[in-house]
Amino acid sequence: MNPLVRAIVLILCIVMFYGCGYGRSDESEASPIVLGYSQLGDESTWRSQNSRSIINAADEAGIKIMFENAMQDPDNQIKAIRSFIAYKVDVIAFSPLVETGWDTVLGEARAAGIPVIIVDRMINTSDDSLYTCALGSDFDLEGRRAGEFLVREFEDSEKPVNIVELGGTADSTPAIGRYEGFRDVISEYPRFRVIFSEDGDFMLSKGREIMQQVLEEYDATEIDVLYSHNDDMTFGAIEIMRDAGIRPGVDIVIISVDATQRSINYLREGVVNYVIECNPNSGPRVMDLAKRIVLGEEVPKHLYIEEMVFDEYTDFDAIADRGY
Ligand code: GYE
Repeated sequence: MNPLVRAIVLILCIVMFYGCGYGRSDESEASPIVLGYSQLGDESTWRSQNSRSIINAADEAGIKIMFENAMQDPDNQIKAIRSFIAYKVDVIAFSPLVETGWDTVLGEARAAGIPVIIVDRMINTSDDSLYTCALGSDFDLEGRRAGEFLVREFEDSEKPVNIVELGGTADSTPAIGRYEGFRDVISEYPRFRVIFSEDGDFMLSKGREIMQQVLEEYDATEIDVLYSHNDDMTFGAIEIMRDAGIRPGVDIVIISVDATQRSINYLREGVVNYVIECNPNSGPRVMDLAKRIVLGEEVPKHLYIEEMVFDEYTDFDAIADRGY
């Protein structure tokens, strides 16, 4: 080939190579992954932080998110998932309010070829091909941690220990795990007795209402422990205890789940005695999973989020502000 023609061909190849390269990245910026996300509600401090984490992480990952809040109604979640299917999103992610009732709509997503990531809470189904993967906390472990704390806390006495339990939303994975894990441990010790247990939907106002009801039925001196499935319900119960002249954390031992900043402050002040972390910051992991799934990578079916506990021995100066 004539050297001049060779040089021109070479230049053309270089231009085409870089041209194509830029073209590809422009194209991916122009058509980001579209994620349809159905959040179950806005019932707690934990949930607000979880929503922030999801939305911010999508933004940072360059993922276009269609975020729908179902305000505690599973029918709204089903509607949202159907709208994501109609829109032909690349991935659907959702936090199911309760465990049951999802097979039909998830079957529709599967038929449309849209992968589904289940976040935070789980579904109860006999067909695990209805979702690609699930990411959440080990709620059973959280419940067992609460039970193990009580066993240690009351090891020096032989007396009966009367427990009041504020449960989460009925048929939701965290409420089931925190209920069952706790009982798995305390059932070994007959002196631990749950004298009252009611679902408070993880809401502060319900924590207040239920604690009020408890104090109408029982004298404060009959209650040794309050085990609350989340911080917001704990805060409501603390208000009522204080109004009734009860010293929370002193007259009644309090165990709370979530580890929001206010609950850590209460622990530090001795108003709460044991705090079990439940981590709401799942956004970056959800986005990572969405990207890998869209690329066709294999991802693990079940992923758990690491969590810790806080007690009176915690070095509070060493822990960063929780940010929520
Ligand atoms: O503990 C509670 C929230 O599903 C883990 O839901 C979540 C729970 C969390 O309302 O505060």
